[in-house]
Amino acid sequence: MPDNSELRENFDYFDSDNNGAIDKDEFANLLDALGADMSAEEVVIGFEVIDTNGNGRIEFDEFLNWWTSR
Ligand SMILES: [Ca+2]
Ligand SMILES: [Ca+2]
Repeated sequence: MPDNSELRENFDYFDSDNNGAIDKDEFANLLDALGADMSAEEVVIGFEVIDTNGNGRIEFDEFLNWWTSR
Protein backbone atom coordinates (compact mmCIF):
# COMPACT_ATOMS: atom_id res chain seq x y z
CA MET A 1 0.00 0.00 0.00
CA PRO A 2 1.66 3.24 -1.13
CA ASP A 3 1.58 6.34 1.04
CA ASN A 4 -1.40 8.30 -0.23
CA SER A 5 -1.34 11.08 2.34
CA GLU A 6 -0.15 13.68 -0.18
CA LEU A 7 -2.82 12.64 -2.66
CA ARG A 8 -5.41 12.78 0.11
CA GLU A 9 -4.28 16.33 0.94
CA ASN A 10 -4.67 17.37 -2.68
CA PHE A 11 -8.07 15.73 -2.85
CA ASP A 12 -9.26 17.52 0.29
CA TYR A 13 -7.80 20.79 -0.92
CA PHE A 14 -9.74 20.69 -4.19
CA ASP A 15 -12.88 19.45 -2.48
CA SER A 16 -13.77 23.10 -1.96
CA ASP A 17 -17.14 22.48 -0.33
CA ASN A 18 -15.76 19.62 1.82
CA ASN A 19 -18.48 17.15 0.88
CA GLY A 20 -15.99 14.30 0.50
CA ALA A 21 -16.15 14.18 -3.29
CA ILE A 22 -14.87 16.12 -6.29
CA ASP A 23 -17.59 17.51 -8.53
CA LYS A 24 -17.04 18.73 -12.10
CA ASP A 25 -16.12 22.31 -11.14
CA GLU A 26 -13.69 21.12 -8.51
CA PHE A 27 -12.24 18.62 -10.98
CA ALA A 28 -11.60 21.41 -13.52
CA ASN A 29 -9.73 23.38 -10.83
CA LEU A 30 -7.69 20.31 -9.94
CA LEU A 31 -6.68 19.71 -13.55
CA ASP A 32 -5.65 23.36 -13.91
CA ALA A 33 -3.47 23.04 -10.82
CA LEU A 34 -1.89 19.86 -12.17
CA GLY A 35 -1.05 21.72 -15.36
CA ALA A 36 -3.22 19.43 -17.44
CA ASP A 37 -3.93 21.04 -20.78
CA MET A 38 -7.44 19.75 -21.41
CA SER A 39 -10.41 21.22 -23.23
CA ALA A 40 -13.77 21.48 -21.49
CA GLU A 41 -14.89 18.46 -23.49
CA GLU A 42 -11.86 16.42 -22.41
CA VAL A 43 -12.51 17.40 -18.81
CA VAL A 44 -16.04 15.99 -19.04
CA ILE A 45 -14.81 12.78 -20.66
CA GLY A 46 -12.07 12.42 -18.06
CA PHE A 47 -14.53 13.02 -15.29
CA GLU A 48 -16.83 10.27 -16.54
CA VAL A 49 -13.91 7.86 -16.88
CA ILE A 50 -12.84 8.48 -13.29
CA ASP A 51 -16.39 8.45 -11.88
CA THR A 52 -16.61 4.68 -12.21
CA ASN A 53 -19.88 4.33 -10.26
CA GLY A 54 -21.47 7.09 -12.35
CA ASN A 55 -22.93 9.09 -9.47
CA GLY A 56 -21.63 12.42 -10.82
CA ARG A 57 -18.99 12.83 -8.12
CA ILE A 58 -15.44 11.60 -7.82
CA GLU A 59 -14.92 9.93 -4.46
CA PHE A 60 -11.42 9.51 -3.11
CA ASP A 61 -11.19 5.81 -3.99
CA GLU A 62 -12.11 6.60 -7.60
CA PHE A 63 -9.54 9.38 -7.65
CA LEU A 64 -6.93 7.07 -6.18
CA ASN A 65 -7.64 4.31 -8.70
CA TRP A 66 -7.29 6.77 -11.55
CA TRP A 67 -4.13 8.33 -10.17
CA THR A 68 -2.37 5.05 -9.56
CA SER A 69 -3.31 3.68 -13.00
CA ARG A 70 -2.12 6.69 -15.01
CA1 LIG B 1 -16.86 18.73 -3.32
CA1 LIG C 1 -18.41 8.41 -8.11
